[in-house]
Amino acid sequence: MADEQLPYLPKIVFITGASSGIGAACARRFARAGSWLILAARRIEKLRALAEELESAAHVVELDVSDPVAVEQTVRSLPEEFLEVDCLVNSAGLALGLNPAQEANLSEWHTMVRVNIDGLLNCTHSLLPGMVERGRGHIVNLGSVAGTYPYPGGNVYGATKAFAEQFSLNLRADLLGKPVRVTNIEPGMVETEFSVVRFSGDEDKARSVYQGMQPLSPDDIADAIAWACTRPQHVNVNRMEVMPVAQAFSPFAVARKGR
Ligand code: 8X3
Repeated sequence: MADEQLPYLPKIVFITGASSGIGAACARRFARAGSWLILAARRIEKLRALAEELESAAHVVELDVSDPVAVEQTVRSLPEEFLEVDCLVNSAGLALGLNPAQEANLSEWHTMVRVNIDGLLNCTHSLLPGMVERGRGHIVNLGSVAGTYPYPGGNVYGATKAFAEQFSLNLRADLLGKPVRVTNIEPGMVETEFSVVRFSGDEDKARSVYQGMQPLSPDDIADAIAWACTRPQHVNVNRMEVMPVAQAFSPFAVARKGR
């Protein structure tokens, strides 16, 4: 039962990367508002535990978004009552490593491309036609400030997020005249498993990223996503860049001779 009177509420929200972080926070946020959920991730046990605690109906599915066949099959075999997905939150994504490009691990680069780009494409390609056909839909992509602003070691991670930003804008161009919305959410530092994954499980190194500052929480971003998705149907939030107050920009770096 919905706890809020909102101008618009997606009925069925498909969330990838739903087992933790921003994806799980979105699941809780949309369930509270009364949407039904499809929760997808590789860690099915975590999804089951999450579904148990939700205030709304949820279908859980073990899914590697980088596998186009698995994504297509998942969408084709959704239970009848979950078929009419009208919101996709492409939250699955990761950063691996923070080494300069010349020292980076090539297989980590490929993994980021597979999950952050191929995953986004696979899910969008499987769900978008149905949204257009039914005349109702919203694609929410998880970009990052790293997609707009470069930083040392951000190399391929930032590039995948730049892809999310431009793909979102290009979807808007293609969807002109169709009642399907597209939003790219671009968070700065959010404390999730993000840094633990980036530093291959090194919890101390991950903790030090957020030491002495207040990062965003997954709920802060779920709140921004829910806000974008619950605007009246004629409103499209194209991009939303959100940072913690404690994070800002550096001056240009200059390499000087003799220093
Ligand atoms: C991650 C944003 O600022 O932690 O998407 O690199 S930041």
